[in-house]
Order: sequence, then structure tokens, then C-alpha cells
Amino acid sequence: MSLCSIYFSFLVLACAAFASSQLTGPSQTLSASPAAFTYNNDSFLLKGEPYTIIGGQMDPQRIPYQYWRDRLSKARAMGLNTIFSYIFWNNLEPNQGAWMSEDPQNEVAEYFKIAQEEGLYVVLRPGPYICGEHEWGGFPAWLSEIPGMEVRTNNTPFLEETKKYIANLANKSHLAELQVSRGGPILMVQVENEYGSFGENHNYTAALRDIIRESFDIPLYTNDGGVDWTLEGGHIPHVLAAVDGGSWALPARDLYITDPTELGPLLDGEYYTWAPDQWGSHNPHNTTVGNADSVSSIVSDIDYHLGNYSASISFYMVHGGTNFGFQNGAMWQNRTTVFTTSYDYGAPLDETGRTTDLYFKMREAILPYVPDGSVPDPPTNLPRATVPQFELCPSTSLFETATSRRNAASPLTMEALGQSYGFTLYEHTVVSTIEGPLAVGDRPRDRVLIYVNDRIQGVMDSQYQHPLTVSVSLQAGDKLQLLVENLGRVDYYSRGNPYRNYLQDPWKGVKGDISIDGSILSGWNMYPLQLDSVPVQGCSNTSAGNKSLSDLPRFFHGSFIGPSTSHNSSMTLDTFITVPNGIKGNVWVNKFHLGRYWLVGPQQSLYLPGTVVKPDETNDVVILELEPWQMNSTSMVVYGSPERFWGNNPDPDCLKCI
Ligand SMILES: *[C@@H]1O[C@H](CO)[C@@H](O)[C@H](O)[C@H]1NC(C)=O
Ligand SMILES: *[C@@H]1O[C@H](CO)[C@@H](O)[C@H](O)[C@H]1NC(C)=O
Ligand SMILES: *[C@@H]1O[C@H](CO)[C@@H](O)[C@H](O)[C@H]1NC(C)=O
Ligand SMILES: *[C@@H]1O[C@H](CO)[C@@H](O)[C@H](O)[C@H]1NC(C)=O
Ligand SMILES: *[C@@H]1O[C@H](CO)[C@@H](O)[C@H](O)[C@H]1NC(C)=O
Ligand SMILES: *[C@@H]1O[C@H](CO)[C@@H](O)[C@H](O)[C@H]1NC(C)=O
Ligand SMILES: *[C@@H]1O[C@H](CO)[C@@H](O)[C@H](O)[C@H]1NC(C)=O
Ligand SMILES: *[C@@H]1O[C@H](CO)[C@@H](O)[C@H](O)[C@H]1NC(C)=O
Ligand SMILES: *[C@@H]1O[C@H](CO)[C@@H](O)[C@H](O)[C@H]1NC(C)=O
Ligand SMILES: CC(=O)N[C@H]1CO[C@H](CO)[C@@H](O)[C@@H]1O
Repeated sequence: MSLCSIYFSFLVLACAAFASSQLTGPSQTLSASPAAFTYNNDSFLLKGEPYTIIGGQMDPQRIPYQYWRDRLSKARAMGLNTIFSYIFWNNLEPNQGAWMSEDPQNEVAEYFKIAQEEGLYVVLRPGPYICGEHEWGGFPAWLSEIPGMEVRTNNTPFLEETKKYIANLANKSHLAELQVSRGGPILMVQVENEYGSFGENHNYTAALRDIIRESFDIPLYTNDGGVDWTLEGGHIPHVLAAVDGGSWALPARDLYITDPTELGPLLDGEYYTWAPDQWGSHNPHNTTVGNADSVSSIVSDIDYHLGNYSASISFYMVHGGTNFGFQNGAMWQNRTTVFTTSYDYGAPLDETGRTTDLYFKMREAILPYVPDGSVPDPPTNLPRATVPQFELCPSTSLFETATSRRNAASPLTMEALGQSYGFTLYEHTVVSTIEGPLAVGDRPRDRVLIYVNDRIQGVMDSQYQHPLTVSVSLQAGDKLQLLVENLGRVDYYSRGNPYRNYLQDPWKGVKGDISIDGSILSGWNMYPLQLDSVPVQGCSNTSAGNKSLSDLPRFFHGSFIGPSTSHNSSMTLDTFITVPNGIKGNVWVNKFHLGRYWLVGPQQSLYLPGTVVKPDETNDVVILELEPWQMNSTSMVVYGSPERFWGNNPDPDCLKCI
């Protein structure tokens, strides 16, 4: 999505002069089945008939694959005829050359086939940059290690990798054969994503257009914020220009796009149903719940787009889903701001795929624009499960699991260590007395827990503007340990704001030297802790029930007996996991990584999909608590509840931080 788009408020609502004259026809000359999907000056044409796209965004890789059909059928029942989907390259190719099309969660062709079975067409948004509040906007971390790499520009290494990615998507992931021109559901392909808010290198976007054309023969489109400079930066000859944003954005396309090969029917490619959440004591959950004015403005915008304007639309998001594991993105706004694990988005289908009040209000507004009887009945929500509270016992510390070691005189970044996500531990043994403020590379990337001989000294985190320094006092033989957490790479940068462009600087861990009072420390042991697997062995009897857990990040282990299913559906095992005594950490259930928790909120519980839960059997739970020294309780407990709550708490590590 474009956060830039929502910064422009309602600029123009009265757009009486929707001038659609002077347009020329579609730029595409379709070879295979020319009539399958095309457009003229005013309208998309599906098999020759005018077609208004009533779309909604839903990304397969953010939804447990077992629930794809459930979510798609519900989108259809809301009145949608088309699904818009981003593809996350970093999930499909986690290691260079390792294409994961066999992994069910990344089998995106299967998702599109289900969409077709459910009566939906598809608009494909492959990026390769997709923004989306997703880790590095969808780029795999290994890209950063390719010499000369510069993303989103006319850069040979970048275009070479992009070429392979698009070809793999088309061929290895079988999306080419799912084009509407070959009888599949895919109508159009987006080129780049809101590129105009990032840059204006038209050579790059033309090259990317040509790369996509090598694999796809259906119409292409661009999608940019509804203002002059974003449209001017983003348009590409022979590619249909679309806008995103609210109703205010609609007139912009024909005001600022003049090349007739870029004109055609009007599409609002991202109409925001609401907004994502970011961690922080002062960030309340973004939702329309209880906000009748917001809901009614969405409803009247639906009329305005589909009625007054006869425009096509895609609701971003119709269902957000979840940034499971370490998959969330972040932004840089002179400090790091981090998207939560939940991508609920305040969307009409909530994070667990249940319909909300907004769903029914939007459905009612959409129905007058679709032929009678063609929309299925709205679904009934299934109940979610309760898991009674149970206690976990303390297991090994994170540091004890750090066994894979590299050493070097100077620190290496996480990526140079061959690691994409999670934590890296940097360890140095001091040779002579030294004290003073610590500097960790060029800046904390992102959250650094500082220990001396296993005792916590402080937290440096680029989320905090204050305090930025921690001082230490060390004797010869002391062990300085820095645990660096990658909180998610920046996924969005706009040339319209005053911030640094961290899309081109994605590195995590430590970049640069580590010094104390200006003296560089040389000689580091480095331990990548990506946590693809976590220890599930039992607990250390010695520390179980012990009043004094050490300061070290620690795994906790426990289990619960899964509830029985009702309605013969794993959705009745869906629940919200809460770690009431936890400060900050991560949760795994049956080895499935739910994601991060952090007491600051606004997210206070994690979605546990019923697909992960074994009914009537033992289910393993592992928690990594990063800050046991901040816990008020010595016991770690977990429960699952059918309802979630959102809320904020002060940050014990930085009470005054914003
Ligand atoms: C689009 O409009 C222009 C100008 O009115 C006209 O010349 C052209 O034939 C139209 N194209 C199509 C495909 O209808
Ligand atoms: C994809 O596969 C087709 C058919 O096997 C082949 O002709 C084409 O060159 C491949 N495309 C790319 C981009 O590799
Ligand atoms: C785009 O390509 C043209 C022709 O090769 C060249 O003159 C121009 O400098 C390029 N522009 C950018 C921004 O790379
Ligand atoms: C949209 O159309 C309706 C019905 O024709 C009309 O009453 C309303 O004023 C129009 N809204 C705008 C903003 O033009
Ligand atoms: C961010 O930092 C830059 C460089 O220090 C400064 O010019 C700019 O005003 C800052 N912006 C905000 C919103 O603080
Ligand atoms: C503690 O040790 C006993 C005996 O070795 C073992 O049976 C028990 O499972 C252990 N408890 C935990 C919580 O690991
Ligand atoms: C647990 O408590 C005992 C007695 O108070 C203490 O000797 C021991 O070191 C503690 N163990 C841990 C792991 O903290
Ligand atoms: C439960 O669902 C499964 C898979 O959908 C189906 O095979 C099975 O027959 C169902 N059982 C009952 C009792 O409805
Ligand atoms: C711990 O307890 C103190 C005193 O009751 C309270 O002020 C603080 O907020 C609590 N901290 C957490 C993380 O719950
Ligand atoms: C991350 C995000 O988009 N947060 C938004 C939540 O809603 C408030 C109020 O509408 C916005 O100010 C935030 O930007």
C-alpha cells in the first residue's frame, strides 16, 4: 500500500468534469486469445463484454493455505468479482536459487485456481517490489549481498535477478498458464508498485515492463498515488495507468496522464478499507469498529466509484491476514517504526477470516452494482476456541543454543553471515579495562540487548529516539555480548518525504565497528540465530519454579490438549494466544512460528490458526522471552481466547519513548 496516498486528504470530491475524451485504445495486442481480456477507452472488456472490476486485495502468503478457499469464497460472497494479490519473492526464494513452489504455503498457482473455482478473476501484483508492510517490500535478504546491487532502479544486477524471478513465477510457479488468455483467471499484471512515489527512472520501469512481457501476454498496469508527481514518476508507455487512494484520487489519472497508450478505463487499484498497525505504547489499533462515520464514508465511496464514476475498484485489504514469523515490514521516519504481526488492517474480513460489521455494510453497498442473484449468500461465522491457561517451564537460554559460530576482527552484518531474519549474537572478550558509551555500528539495526558476562546492561533500539546510548564498564576477561534483533526490513520509502532511503540499506545485525568511548573493539564471535527451528525438549529442572531466572533471553516450554473440533472445521480451533506475563518475544505452536509479541501493544494476542492445532491431542508451545529481567512474575503462562483485545502498555525499557 501507499502510506503516502493516505497522507493526502480529500482534495477533490467534486469532479464534475470527468473528461474521457481524447483517449486511445488499449496498447496491448494480444496474440493467444485476443478477446479474453482487454479494454477500450472507457471499459475493461472480458470476452468482449464490458467488465467493471469489483476487487479486493488478499495475499496468499499471509493466509494459512488451508484457509485459502474459505477466505476467497467469503470475498466472493461480499460481491467481489476479482482478487488482487501480491506475491512475496522473499518467501518463494528464501535462499538464492531455491525456488519453493512445492511448499504449499508458497504454491500461489493453487490459490489462483481456487479463486477461479470460487468465481473470481485475479489481478497479479508480482512486484518484484510490493511494499505491503512486508519484510523489505518482498525482496529476499540475499539480494543485498550481490555486488553492485541497487533495488528498484535500472541496475544490471537487480534486473538480472528480477528477470529470473519473473520467469520462475511464470514457469516454475505455473502462473503463465493461469492467464485469462489461456483459460485461467489472471486478467492483468501490475508493473512495479507505486513506483512514482519512489523514483522517476522511466528506463527502469520500461525495462521491467519488457521483462514481464516476456512471460505474460495479458494487459499490464501501473498503480500510483493520485497526485501529479507520483503519476508522472510511475507511468510507463503502453501500460494502463491506475491510481490508488480514496475518491479524491480518481480525477488525477486523467489530469496527469497524457500519453494515450497509458489511458483506458479508470481503476482505483487500492481503496483503503482501513490501515495497518505499528508497535508502540502510543499507537492505538487502527479500526473502523465503533466508528460509524468511517464506515459510512466507505459506503458512500463505493457508490461514488461504482455509480457516479463508473470506475473499477480494489479494496485494500478485503482480508489482511498475518505477518507470521519474522515477515513484517517497517518504516523509517527518523526512527524505526515496525508493523505488528497482525495484519488485521481493520479489513471487512478480520485476521481470522471472520466477517465483520464492515463486511456487511460494504456488501450491501456493492450488491446494487452486480447482476441479481450472482452473489452467494454471506457466510455464517464459526466460533473460535478457548484454551485454558497453562504454565510453561523455563528451558534453555537463547545463548546456550548459539552454537554456529563465525569469527572475524570486525563485525559482519546478518546478511554477510548468510542469515535473513531473527537475531544475531555478537560476542567479544575484553583485553583491558575500558569504559564509556557503546556505539554499535552506524546505528542500532534494530534492537540491541547489551550484556556483560550474561547480565543485562541496557537496550539500544532505533525505534527509540531517546535514550540512544548505553554505557558499560569492563575489565580484562569480561565478555561483552550484543544480541541484535532484526525487527523487519524497511518496506517503504517515498521521495516525497525527508527521511533516509533505507530500501537501499537493508542490512541488519551490526554494520560498521563496535566501540566503547570511541575505541574500536576488535575480535568478534558471531552466532546467527534465525530460529527456523526452536528447541522443544523439556525444561531445566533446576530453574523451574526458581525465583531468579537469569537475565538471558530464555525459551519456555509447555503444552496443551487441543480442543475438539466442532462443525468438522479446523476454523473452530482458531484462537488468540495471549502471554500475559511476557514482555517481548516470539511464540511457536507445534513448531509453527506465530510471530512477535510485545506488551507495548496495540497487539495483545497472536492469531493461532486452527490448521496448526491438533484436536484432542498434545500441542507443543515454545516461547522465547527476550526480557525475563523485566517480568514481574516468575511464571510464564499462556492461554487462548475466542475474542481478542487490543491495548497499549508503557514500555518498561523506555518509559519516555514515543
Ligand atoms: C478512443 O478514443 C479515441 C478518441 O475519441 C478514438 O479515436 C479511438 O478510436 C478510441 N479507441 C477505442 C479503442 O475505442
Ligand atoms: C517458460 O517456459 C516456456 C515453455 O516451456 C518457454 O518457452 C519459455 O522460454 C520459458 N520462459 C522463461 C522466461 O523462461
Ligand atoms: C535513459 O536512457 C536514455 C537512452 O539510453 C539515456 O539517455 C538516459 O540518460 C537514461 N535515463 C536514466 C534516468 O537512466
Ligand atoms: C452521485 O450520484 C448520485 C445519484 O445520481 C447523486 O445524487 C450524487 O450527488 C452524486 N454524488 C456526487 C459526489 O457527485
Ligand atoms: C529527519 O532527519 C532529517 C535529517 O536529520 C531532518 O532534516 C528532518 O527534519 C527530520 N525529520 C523529522 C520529521 O524529524
Ligand atoms: C524434571 O526431572 C524429572 C526427573 O528427572 C522429570 O521426570 C521431569 O519431567 C522433569 N520436569 C520437567 C519440567 O522437565
Ligand atoms: C535456583 O535457586 C537455587 C536456590 O535458591 C539457586 O542455588 C540456583 O542457582 C537457582 N538456579 C537458577 C538457574 O537460577
Ligand atoms: C469432515 O470433513 C472432511 C474433509 O472436509 C470430510 O472428508 C469428512 O467426511 C467430514 N466428516 C464429517 C463427519 O462430516
Ligand atoms: C511490574 O509491576 C510494577 C509494580 O506493580 C508496575 O508498575 C509495572 O508496570 C509492572 N511491569 C510490567 C511489565 O507489567
Ligand atoms: C500505521 C498506520 O497507518 N497507522 C495509522 C493508524 O491510524 C491513525 C489515525 O487514523 C493514523 O494516524 C496512523 O498513521
